[in-house]
Amino acid sequence: MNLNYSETLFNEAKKYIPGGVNSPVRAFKSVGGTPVFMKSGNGSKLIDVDGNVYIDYIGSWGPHLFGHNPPFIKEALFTAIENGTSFGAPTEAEVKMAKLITELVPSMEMVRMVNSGTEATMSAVRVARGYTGKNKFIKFEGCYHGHADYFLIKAGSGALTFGVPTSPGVTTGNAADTLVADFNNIDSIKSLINENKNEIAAVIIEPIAGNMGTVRASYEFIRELRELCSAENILLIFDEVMTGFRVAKGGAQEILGITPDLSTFGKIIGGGLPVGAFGGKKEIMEFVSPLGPVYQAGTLSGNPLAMSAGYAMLNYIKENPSVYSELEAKSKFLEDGFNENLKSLNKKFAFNRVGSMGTLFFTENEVIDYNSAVSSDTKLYGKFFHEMLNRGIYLAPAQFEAFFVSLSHSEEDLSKTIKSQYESLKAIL
Ligand code: HOZ
Repeated sequence: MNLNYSETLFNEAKKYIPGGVNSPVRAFKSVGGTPVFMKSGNGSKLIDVDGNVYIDYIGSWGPHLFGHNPPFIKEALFTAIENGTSFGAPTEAEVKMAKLITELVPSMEMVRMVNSGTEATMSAVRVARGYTGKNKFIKFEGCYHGHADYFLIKAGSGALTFGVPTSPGVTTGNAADTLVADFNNIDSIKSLINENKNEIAAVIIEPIAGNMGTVRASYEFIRELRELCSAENILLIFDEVMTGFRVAKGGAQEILGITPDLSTFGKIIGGGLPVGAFGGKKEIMEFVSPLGPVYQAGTLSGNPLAMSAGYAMLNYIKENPSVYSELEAKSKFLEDGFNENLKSLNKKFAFNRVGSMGTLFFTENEVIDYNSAVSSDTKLYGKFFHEMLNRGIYLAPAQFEAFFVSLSHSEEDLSKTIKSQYESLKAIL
C-alpha cells in the first residue's frame, strides 16, 4: 500500500504538532507504522491522501450512525451556514435541540450544550459537587471521561494505551478527590463509600464502556450501583459520550433500564460536529448558572452549525425507529462472521458487542473489567490492525477502543470485512 503522502505529511506535522497529531491515539504509536492522513469520507468509506480507500469502522469515534457525509446532514449544514457561523447569542435551533433530546432520553429533563465530551463530563461533576455540597467522586478503572485533570487517574483510551493512565500535570490536590473503583465490582464501590462516608458527590461511569474496549456493565451491578447511590445521596452520572444515540435511541440507560441523575453526551449529538451536552434531573440542573450558582459557560456552546447538524440527525432517529434494528442486524452479521472465523481458527478470543459498537480482544479471558481487558496481547492486535489496514479495513489503531458499524455499511462491506478478518488472523497466528 502506498502511503507516501501520508508519510510526508506526518513528518511535516511532527515539526509543528506534538507527536504530529492532535489527539494521541491517532499517532498509531501502539500499533506502529505511519498514521494514515485522510482526505475525505463518503458513506462507509474513507479515502486517504494517497488515494487508498478504506471501509471505515471508526466513524469519527462513534457519531457517524449514517456513515460519512450523509446528504440530509450536509443539507442542514448548508442551510444553516447561509445565516452565519457563530453568534454567541441564543438561537431557535438550541431550543428545538434541547426539546428533542429531552423527548428522546427521558432522564434528561433539562440539558446544557457544550462543545465536547470532556466539557460535558467536567461540568457534570462540578454540578454534582455544587448540588450535593460534597467534594469527592468515584470513577472506574479503565473508564475514560475526557482529559480534565481529575479524570486522568487510572483512565482508559489513549491514556491506557500509552501506559500513562495517571498523567503527570495532575496535582496531588486534584487527584485526592478522585476515588477509583473496579468496573462491575459492587464490593469495591461499597468499600469506597464506607471509607468516605458523606463525602462522595457522584459516581461517574461509562455504563457500556468503550474506552477499555467495549465492556458492558452487568444488569445486577448497575442496578445495585443505582440503589447504593440513591441510598447514600450520591449522584449517578452516566457518561454516554460514546453510547448515547449509538447503542439505542435512549442510549445505554435504555438498554440497562436505569435512570441516572445526570448524563453526558458527545459528538454524536452534533452529527459529528464538535458538540457535547450534559443534563438530567431538573432539580439538579437548576443549580447551573445563571439559574443557579454552579458556573459553566462557552461562546461556542449551542453553535448554530452544530445544532443544525445534530438536530437533523436526532430528528431522523426520532422519525425512523427502524434505525436501531437495522444497525443491530448489520452488527450481528459482522459478529456471526467474526465468531465463525475464530471458531474455524480454533481461537477463543473475547468478542464483546453491544448494538453497533464492539471490540475483539486478543485474549481468551472473558473481558468484564480493566484487568481482563489488559490481559489482551496488544502486540498481536497491532499486527492484526496492519493486516486489516492493508486489506482496506480501517479499525481503531489501539486495542482499548471500539469499532462502530453504521447504516452505510453494505452487505458487501461487511462480507469483505469478515473475509479480511479471517485472512488477517490466519496471517498472524
Ligand atoms: N479518545 C478517543 C477515542 N476513545 C480518540 C479521539 C481521537 O483521536 O479522535
